[in-house]
Amino acid sequence: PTTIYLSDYRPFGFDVISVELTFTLHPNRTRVASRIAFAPRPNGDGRFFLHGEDLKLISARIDGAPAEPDITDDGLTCAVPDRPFIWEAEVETDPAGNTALEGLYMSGGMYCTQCEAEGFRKITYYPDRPDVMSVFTVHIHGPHPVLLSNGNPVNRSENQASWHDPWPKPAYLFALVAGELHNHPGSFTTKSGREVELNLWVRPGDEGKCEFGMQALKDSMKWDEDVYGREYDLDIFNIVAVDDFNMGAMENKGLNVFNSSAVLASPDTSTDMNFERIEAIIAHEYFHNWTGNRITCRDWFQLCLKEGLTVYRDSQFTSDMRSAPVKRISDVIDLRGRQFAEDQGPLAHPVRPESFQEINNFYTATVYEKGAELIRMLRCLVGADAYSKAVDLYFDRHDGEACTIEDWLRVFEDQTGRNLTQFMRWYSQAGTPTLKVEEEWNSGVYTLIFTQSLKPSDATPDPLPQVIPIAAGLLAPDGREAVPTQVLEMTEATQSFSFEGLDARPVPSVMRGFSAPVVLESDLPVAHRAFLLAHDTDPFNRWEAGRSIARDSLLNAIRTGAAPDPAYMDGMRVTLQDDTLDPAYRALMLGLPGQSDLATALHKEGTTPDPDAIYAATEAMRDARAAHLGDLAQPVYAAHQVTEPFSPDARQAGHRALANAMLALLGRLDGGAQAARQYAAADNMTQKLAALSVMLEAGNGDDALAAFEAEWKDDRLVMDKWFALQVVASRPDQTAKIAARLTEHPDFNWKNPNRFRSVMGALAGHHPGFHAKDGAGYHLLADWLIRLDPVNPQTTARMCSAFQTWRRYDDARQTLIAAELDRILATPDLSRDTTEMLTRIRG
Ligand code: HT7
Ligand code: ZN
Repeated sequence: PTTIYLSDYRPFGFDVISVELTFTLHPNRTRVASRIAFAPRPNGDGRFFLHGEDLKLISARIDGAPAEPDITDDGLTCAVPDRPFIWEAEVETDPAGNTALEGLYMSGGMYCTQCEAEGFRKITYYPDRPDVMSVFTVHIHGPHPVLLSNGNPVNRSENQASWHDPWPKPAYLFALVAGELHNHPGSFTTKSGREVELNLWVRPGDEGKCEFGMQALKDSMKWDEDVYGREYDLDIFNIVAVDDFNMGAMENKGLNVFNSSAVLASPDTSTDMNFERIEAIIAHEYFHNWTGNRITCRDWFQLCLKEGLTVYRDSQFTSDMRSAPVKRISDVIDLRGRQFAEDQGPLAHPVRPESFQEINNFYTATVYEKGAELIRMLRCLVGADAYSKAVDLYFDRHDGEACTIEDWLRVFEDQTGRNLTQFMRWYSQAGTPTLKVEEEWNSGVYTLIFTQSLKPSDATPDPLPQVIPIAAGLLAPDGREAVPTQVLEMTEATQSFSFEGLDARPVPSVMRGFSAPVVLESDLPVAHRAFLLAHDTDPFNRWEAGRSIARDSLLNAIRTGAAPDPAYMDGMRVTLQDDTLDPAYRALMLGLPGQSDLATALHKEGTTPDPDAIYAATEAMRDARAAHLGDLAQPVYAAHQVTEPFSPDARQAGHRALANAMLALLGRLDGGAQAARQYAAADNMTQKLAALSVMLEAGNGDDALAAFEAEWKDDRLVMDKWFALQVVASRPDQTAKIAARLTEHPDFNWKNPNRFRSVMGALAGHHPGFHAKDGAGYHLLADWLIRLDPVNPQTTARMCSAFQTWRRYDDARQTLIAAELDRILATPDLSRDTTEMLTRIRG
């Protein structure tokens, strides 16, 4: 496979003045006629190369005369005139045979497209690169009641529709949808008075699951106007729900396509977490209209330009719509679980990578989530006001352009006068920096001494110090805030910050709000953390204090078999009873570090993690906690029952989260009896699923599981939960067996990515089950990756990351995993996607 390098970037030699596409739909023989106006660029090299894959070329003409292109595996070249000309081609594609779900494909009888990153080349011959932007007109012929494309509708008659998108866009934002769909309509008036028609298109039967998504869209449109001053720019905005989709959703201009799991919701079928995720994804895709579509990426190395910024924007939106501390804590849990693990292993790469073989493999936690952290740090460094002005400048300066990270940072430099050369290292260096903190107290002067380090890696062999914004405050011994939060700007490898005029030695609270994506190492006394758990005014650090006490207690138990730390138990008791704290926040406080995160921590300190020992310690901690807090569980459970009609808002969701945390405690004491009562009485999926999960773990869930299946067998999204839950709630010695049994279920439609992930993703995420000593988990996943690869390389390759941490385990497990990796790699005709992932992982 060819490796593509950022340093090889060259602009395309032609401007694309306009694009006209005519689709004549047919399941196996769709015809696509293109009429494209090209003009040579003044300094272009004259080489006319159009991408194209899996296409049958029917005809090609230049200015009406037959052309004779040279066809290759990945496109065509052709001799063209040295002046503006019209390229016309007709190709044939096979949407029904397209199981990879990239390009034009079929899902449940409807036609749809997925073009990011490089899917448009499977639709027609075209310069399929994000820096080629043009205006598209699309005509669709087909006997379908709904025929959609980007932009505004210009013409509709029986079996035909035409669309015109006035905004120049790269081909990856092209979309087409056709089929028999039901509409859930809405409308929005923009701040300048434009009336926008909103439509949410769904498969017949899903009409009752649209209202929440429609409201989320309106909230997003309003928020982007209020907070970023960004207004919608077409007369219509369409969203379509599709069952077969490789990722969450896609921001095609004016025609967003969503995985149905990321848009359809109703109280009886969706959990509170589903609602929150759906709201965030709808916002994310909508926000791309400005950060991604109006201003796009010059090349795919700049992916974080649109994704990091848009993830950051959607996190701001969720913070405003719900609870800011809860959102921040959830994001950090996610970042540590996914991105830190990526950074620690063979898939580590900079937020802006410098090479790739298959771009689809770089839609990663590093590009998205760490990319968002960089924007957050930038805002922290320059301040909210300067951030706002710099972003306005970005929109003014670059609207309609395809940009780079350098362009993005330049607007901040121009706006603030800062030099961001050192900040750029966050984009170019791979890995998570470690930040060590020490303290000194000397005659009334308190000093914090920080040391940063970044482990050299293949991706970054000679790391240099980065700029780290350290939000820090100091607490007086009585718990008052002695020094309020200030941002210490660290630029050196080691740097000290002193505070004078203090009456007594303070307790430091550093990295408030998790102000930088680093691993904080602290030699500060353990008593500090209990103090912060009780007193910190920063909600993130208060949670962090509890979390780190829990983590250290678990790590001690794993290393030495020590009993759970009483300081943790006491802290949780106080937290649980503190009614001044948001219930959602208290529920988060009760969460324990994930078992995979514990393995990461052990590995970092040089210990080989034993998944069985980690599991045993976690279970012991849960039992001890249930025993210690058992007397509070029933009253707190009762106090947080919601009596008013169901609403998915943050307030009600918080009460349910805390009550369900209590239900889990009770499940360890009463064998799942309370959970059975909740299951029988619940009128919403959040309570049903939580109850079922507790019952399965307690061993009294079999009947409920069967009843659940009987009730929901026709609902695809609910059945995904049914499949996943059985794996998630399994005992480690049963996990692979249960997953294997589920793959034999008649509804295990493995070609559907959601269903595949519901079983295989759950298996890979079950730390002790996946890493069971006998290797059954590894073997089962490998079998299914081999089977899925020829059908859907993208989803296969993404799931390979389950193996990314393999080198941290013991020799026996490594031998088992290596054998599975080699077995997959030896599969004939393995896709480029999977080959790249496994080659990097295998090392
Ligand atoms: N920008 C979208 C990414 C995406 C995607 C990428 C590769 C293959 C399939 C895909 N589907 C969607 C989604 C987003 O980040 O908003
Ligand atoms: Zn995105």
